[in-house]
Amino acid sequence: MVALSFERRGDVGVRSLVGMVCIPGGTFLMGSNDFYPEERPVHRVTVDSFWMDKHVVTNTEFRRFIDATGYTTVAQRSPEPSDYPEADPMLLVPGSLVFKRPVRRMPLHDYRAWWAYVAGACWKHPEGPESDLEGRDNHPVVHVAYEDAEAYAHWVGKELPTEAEWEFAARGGLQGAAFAWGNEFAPKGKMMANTWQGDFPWENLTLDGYEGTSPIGVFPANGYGLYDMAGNVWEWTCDYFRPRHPDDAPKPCCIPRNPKVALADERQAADGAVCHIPRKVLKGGSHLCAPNYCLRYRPAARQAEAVETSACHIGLRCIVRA
Ligand SMILES: [Ca+2]
Ligand SMILES: [Ca+2]
Ligand SMILES: [Cu+2]
Repeated sequence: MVALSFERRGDVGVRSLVGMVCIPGGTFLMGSNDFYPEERPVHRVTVDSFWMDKHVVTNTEFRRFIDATGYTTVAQRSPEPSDYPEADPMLLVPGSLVFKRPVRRMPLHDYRAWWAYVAGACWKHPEGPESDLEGRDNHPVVHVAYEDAEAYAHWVGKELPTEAEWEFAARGGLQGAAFAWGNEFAPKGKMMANTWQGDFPWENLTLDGYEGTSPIGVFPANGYGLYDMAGNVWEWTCDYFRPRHPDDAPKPCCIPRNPKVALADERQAADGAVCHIPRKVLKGGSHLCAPNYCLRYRPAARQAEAVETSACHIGLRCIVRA
């Protein structure tokens, strides 16, 4: 396990790069043509060098931020009734999305069968008010909405990655590989990430040893020395979601450099629905990603998430641009 220490902004006047690795810039093939439509098309992208946290942000690290600032996360605030005109006002209480494993096989079309909005669920009560972080200091912080992720990053003097930076880093120097470590999910039978094995959502075989989140650093790092770039928790990026990547540049001179999707597009959603709440890109998949439902523990995989959403499988890691 790598010792993590973060000097607070202002304490020493410089950001600490302890616990981070330098990701050498370069041009890579972003996206995939082999899986879900939103990952298409494969196209070349160039990113400059940057530093990235080796690990996702842990509960211990997030607690330091809360203790120093008194920050209240989105999940801990009461939702504004005006933002949810359709909702029963009785249900507009602080809370967050918690996965509840059904006891038997069920149709996969309605995710409400396994997701529950739990009043009082938040980063320090991951399953609800009765739960705590006992034994989970070194687990990723969860139940962070986009605004929380940004606030944390700002406090430590860092930033959230763009989707291109995140994907470049996740690939670990491999060009076009399906996974962060190669093309085989479990090389020689070895589990490389905390995902879901078995028939989602009712049967979790935990062949990787973990039913929910796992401590940081228990699965092998990728080629750049980054842990959990696949699975464990989804990670926020600062890009707004588009349901499709741009086409590949016709000439090398036109390859996008450090692209960032900085404008929300209300018209487009993956399912064709109009979304009024802006959605950002999540990367990397989580402990809830299973081959029969969501094969998204891959660098190219992406998911749109409303900026105000928090859940038991969404966390973050930060970068520092050179
Ligand atoms: Ca697992
Ligand atoms: Ca992850
Ligand atoms: Cu998934």
